[in-house]
Amino acid sequence: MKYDMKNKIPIPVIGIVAVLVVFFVYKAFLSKSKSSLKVAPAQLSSEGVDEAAHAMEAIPDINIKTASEKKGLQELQFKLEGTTKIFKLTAEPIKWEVFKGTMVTAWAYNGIVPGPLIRVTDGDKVKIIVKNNLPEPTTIHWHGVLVPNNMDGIPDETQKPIQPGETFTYEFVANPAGTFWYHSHFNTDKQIGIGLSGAFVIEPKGGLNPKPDIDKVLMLNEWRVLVNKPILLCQRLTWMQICLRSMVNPFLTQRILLLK
Ligand SMILES: [Cu+2]
Repeated sequence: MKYDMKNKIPIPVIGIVAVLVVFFVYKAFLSKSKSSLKVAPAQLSSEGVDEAAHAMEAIPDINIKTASEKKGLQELQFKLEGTTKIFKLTAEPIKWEVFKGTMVTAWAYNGIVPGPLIRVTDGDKVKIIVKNNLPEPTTIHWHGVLVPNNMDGIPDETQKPIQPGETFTYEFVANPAGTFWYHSHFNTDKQIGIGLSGAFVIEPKGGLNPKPDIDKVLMLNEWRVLVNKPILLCQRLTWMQICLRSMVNPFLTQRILLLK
């Protein structure tokens, strides 16, 4: 068949037009996603931080001491007051080594990330004294534990937020038995993302049967570390983004019991 160049558009021209269309559609998409990032709550950009990191504000990192501990989820000791187990948690900023050689600014319970592992037995009377040494208010929610409404940690709903410098005492009977977690319930996207969570294990009365040989609690979180700042900042993707990426709930407390 004769190919008539006069009536047809040359293939290279179609190719260039196609590339340009793809380019402009992509640019339009990019500017749309940038503007939607700017209007989302708690998404303050800090100057010099790359575009992809706009999901969270920069965490203030001046005058923050380096953590003396290296391991998160250490079991929290308690004092007995009558039959009540008294635990103490202090929320404060620290510099934390997320992995070897990489420091981030974290907000932590008792200076470790994840926070301490609280282990009690079903039916224990528990008091947890929470001191807020953060630069903003906080509360704690005992996720999965059946606590009275006023101990549930929902700011301005079940309690007043714990202001910087203030202390609040949570008091409840630990139940049901199971592996749970506790976490900040104030400005959660930020506060949980940069370290404010820990594990809460309620052992069944009489202990686990059969007894595990190894009992390990794992908590998963994702950190975004920006290397273009003098002191590294930590940020995380939103919960939804993590879920879309990993297809699992990243904050599920996983307890691994190995039996013979
Ligand atoms: Cu929760």
